Amino acid sequence: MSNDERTFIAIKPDGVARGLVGEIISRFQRKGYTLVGLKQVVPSKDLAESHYEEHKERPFFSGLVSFITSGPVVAMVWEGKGSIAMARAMIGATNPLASAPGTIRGDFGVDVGRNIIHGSDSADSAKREIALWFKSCELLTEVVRSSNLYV
Ligand code: ABT
Ligand code: MG
Repeated sequence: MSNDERTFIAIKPDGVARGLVGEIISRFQRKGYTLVGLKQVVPSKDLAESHYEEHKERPFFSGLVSFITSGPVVAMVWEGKGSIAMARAMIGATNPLASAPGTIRGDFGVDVGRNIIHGSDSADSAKREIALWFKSCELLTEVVRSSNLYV
């Protein structure tokens, strides 16, 4: 399993508004992952529709796009061994009411339409989402590795 696996994580407008940015960044750092990209943006409608294009035929799509564009989102790329699947485990189930306590959604949310945070669901999604949200010059190319870090 490679140490430089990367995943795309976004703290959604509800997570930012509720002051959870520091808590969430801290959880990924304490797990042992490395932050290789970070920015705060209010996503355009185009960006939101592209990000969620797999759901474009679903009844909740327009509400989802309105929600994601309603305020600042903190977009991040995290790197480390098993980061894609582990971030999904740390985030919890889509519906916060079904997420186990100890997960981010399980600890901080109650509403499926405002579930605090997004994480890529596969290697293909991670690649697509990182390219959609970040220019390559906005990402660290080479992480300085210390023998004391799990990266
Ligand atoms: P994301 O990380 O946002 O992609 O969520 P997750 O992968 O856990 O779940 P999916 B199925 O991708 O949901 C995308 C967003 O759509 C919302 N949603 C989903 C609803 O509002 N109603 C539904 O019935 C379903 C299935 C939840 C997710 N985002 N928000 N906010
Ligand atoms: Mg999803």
